[in-house]
Amino acid sequence: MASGVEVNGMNGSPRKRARTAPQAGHESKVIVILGAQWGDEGKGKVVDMLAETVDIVCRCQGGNNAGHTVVIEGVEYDFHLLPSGIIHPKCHSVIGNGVVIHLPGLFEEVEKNEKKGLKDWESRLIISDRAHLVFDFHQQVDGLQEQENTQKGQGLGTTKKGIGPTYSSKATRNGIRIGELLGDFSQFSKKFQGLVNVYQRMFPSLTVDVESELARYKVYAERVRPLVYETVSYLDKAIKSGKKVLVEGANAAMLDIDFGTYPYVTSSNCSVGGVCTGLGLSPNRIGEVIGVVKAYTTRVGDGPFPTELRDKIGDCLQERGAEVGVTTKRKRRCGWLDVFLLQYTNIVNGYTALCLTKLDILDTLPEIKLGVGYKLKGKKIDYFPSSAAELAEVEVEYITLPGWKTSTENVRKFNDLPENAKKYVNKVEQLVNVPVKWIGVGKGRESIITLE
Ligand code: 2SA
Ligand code: GDP
Ligand code: MG
Repeated sequence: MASGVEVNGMNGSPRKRARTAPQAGHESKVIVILGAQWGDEGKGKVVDMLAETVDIVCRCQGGNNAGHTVVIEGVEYDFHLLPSGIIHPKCHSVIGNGVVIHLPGLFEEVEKNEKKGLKDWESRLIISDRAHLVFDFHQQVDGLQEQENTQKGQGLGTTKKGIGPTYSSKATRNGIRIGELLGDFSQFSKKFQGLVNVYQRMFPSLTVDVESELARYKVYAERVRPLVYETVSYLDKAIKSGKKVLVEGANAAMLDIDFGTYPYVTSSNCSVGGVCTGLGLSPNRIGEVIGVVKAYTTRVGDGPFPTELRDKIGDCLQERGAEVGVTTKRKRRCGWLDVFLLQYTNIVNGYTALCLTKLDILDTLPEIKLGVGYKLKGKKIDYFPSSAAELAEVEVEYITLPGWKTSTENVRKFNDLPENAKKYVNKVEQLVNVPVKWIGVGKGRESIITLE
């Protein structure tokens, strides 16, 4: 029922302004899952766990550079463009406007997962008509740019999935959206040719068979058409009707184009802002923001990494943690947990809870260090450096905790963890000042401790 508020009218006399009734209050807040370090924290596993409790899982940014692993009854699924919720038969999956989509890669991913048992995905996958397309030439350009940069000693170590070139086409406003592929095909063809011309001017060695690409995309257009929606209103209606929504962040805060270790970052906003812009969700719809934190730190690709261990301990973490890129199969660099970095990403993301993964990988270590502060030129700093050059110079201050040298793999209750493992978790919680709600102790869906 409408109520009234007194406001001053044009002539200064009070008048009534109609006010709509307050909302029914059955809207659930959106749950957001974000990588708190340099990616590969185990977001896929956390999404899979929480997907059980929601109706819709959304990707909001990135593309098939991401690699999210879910292990169910010994079967390992790796998702790149598909939201990790897709294996839940009751869950719908949304690929939002902020994602960049390589259609050949998407359909390959679907086919690979169908062989592993994925069913009925067509009725549950929804793709935004505003999402930009990654073409094969974007991927070629990614490779050519990397080659040029590496020759100058400035390689970034991208996944060569065309992510940077596609977001740059989007920013220069000559990118092509899925909606355009589904519209007038002659207009699409003109834009495609124009975009190829732009890149061929920049990279004369780039060869593109435009005719055959267009023929291929005519087929992709019909394959993807039934999946494409205007997802802003789709999500709005879903939330208003009481559906629960979860957002699966890809990559991670330290790879965020604004807040990460620029230029050694990806080309999207992988922190909480990317959730709003990549799906058309207003900030007041966001509830829990879960930061996924690996119990140590890894990074794949180039760029500064203050707590990196280039020794036997680093090798041990890499081997025990099977730290290999899900998309590129590159070895991940490993180091101690950097709490100073987590404090910084918490400023940006505002975590309401943490999920600490891969605690089991630390099981064999006699002692474990935590990076708790940075010094520059001998002076402690109270901010996270914005320049990669400065970050490469920092000296990390550590605290050392005793290890537990006991397997945690089969532990399912916090109180059953070895005392030193509890102390490690409590220390992280206390220093980041965010409650740890889950602890990962193995790859499988079941290998998780939930804290009350
Ligand atoms: P890009 O391809 O332009 O996004 O690369 C830019 C930087 O971002 C890093 N990046 C990643 N870091 C961690 N994990 C990612 N996904 C894959 C995985 C990575 C893989 O799950 O393992 O397989 O190598 C990912 N994607 C991008 C990248 O290494 C560059 O430093
Ligand atoms: P994401 O990109 O954040 O989803 O993470 P990735 O899938 O790229 O990498 C995480 C890896 O760690 C995968 O192989 C997971 O199966 C694995 N993993 C996740 N959580 C745990 C855990 O608690 N313990 C162990 N041992 N492995 C885990
Ligand atoms: Mg990954």
